[in-house]
Amino acid sequence: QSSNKGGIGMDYNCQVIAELQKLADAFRSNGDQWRAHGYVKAISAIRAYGSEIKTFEEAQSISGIGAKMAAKICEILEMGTLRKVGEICNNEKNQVMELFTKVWGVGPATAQNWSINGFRTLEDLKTKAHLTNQQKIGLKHFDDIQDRMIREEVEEIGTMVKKAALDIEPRLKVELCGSYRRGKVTCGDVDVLITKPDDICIEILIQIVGQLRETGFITDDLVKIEVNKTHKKYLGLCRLPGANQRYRRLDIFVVPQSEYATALMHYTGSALFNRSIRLLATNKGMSLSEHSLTAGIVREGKDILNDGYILPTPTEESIFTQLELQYRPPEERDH
Ligand code: DCP
Ligand code: MG
Ligand code: MN
Repeated sequence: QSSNKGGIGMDYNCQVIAELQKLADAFRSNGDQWRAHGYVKAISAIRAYGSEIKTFEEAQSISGIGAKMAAKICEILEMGTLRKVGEICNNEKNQVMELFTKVWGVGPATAQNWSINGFRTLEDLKTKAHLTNQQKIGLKHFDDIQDRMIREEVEEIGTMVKKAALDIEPRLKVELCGSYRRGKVTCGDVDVLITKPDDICIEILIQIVGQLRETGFITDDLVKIEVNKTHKKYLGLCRLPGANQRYRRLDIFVVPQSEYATALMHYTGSALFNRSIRLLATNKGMSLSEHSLTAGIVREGKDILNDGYILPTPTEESIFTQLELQYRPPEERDH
């Protein structure tokens, strides 16, 4: 049984993936998203390969792995570790950056400032740093937010949200997406997608969150309401009733029925899958977003000369079909 975020099937190349993941984490914490993404993509390619890599040639033959990455894979196979990991990851500066950027609401720039100010521990942040409200919540519930939950708890939390939503408006459709829908054994948060008939006012999210707050289920708000065209989202913390329950991250997204399939695909992820399928759409002269699939766009460099037209996408399957791709169920969308 798999251990990496609970995928299905056997894990190959665990050591290689673990070493490369250390570099990805270090680059991300230090704000080098570009390098971090390079390692994330390589890890994804190695996972997709699905058998034990034994030689340089074999590594290089994997689609998405070039000579440089293949050499790193070989070094790990031979030495059990990477020299680069020693240089980049195992120093105090990086470890502090990784710790600070794990706090919800903290990015590389803030972490760097704190590090320069001489802060080294979460206790330093609690007592000496100037914190936003989000960061205060992130620090207070640091351990709970880091913890991943099993599917049963995601379902229990989903049921609470669904009940509150349907009490307010029975025509709403409530679904769990994110890593849960991709079939992961553990989930970092609960992602709830609420689809509303197009004629219902979007204020419905404020009512649902208000209701859940009133009963004490929602305990802290991280982002009260964020508007993204026709979508609204809420990010916060919740806690199931009863003794010994942990605080859990809860995201609720409200979208109109007309954008259901593209929204479902987007909020199901993974983030890496979304990037690849969007890039693929762009390369086919189309554009895919959480709102729609568009064709007939005319670009001249950065300028868009013609906005194109929205293709009907009643189901996720219809998105794959129009992109001339074979359908991939959520369980196969990790990369
Ligand atoms: N998403 C995205 N790009 C991002 C962040 C998120 O496309 N930068 C989309 C894809 C994700 C979904 O939103 O799958 C939910 O985001 P989460 O951060 O909740 O990620 P997951 O649910 O996939 O994983 P986890 O179990 O860590 O929550
Ligand atoms: Mg999630
Ligand atoms: Mn989420």
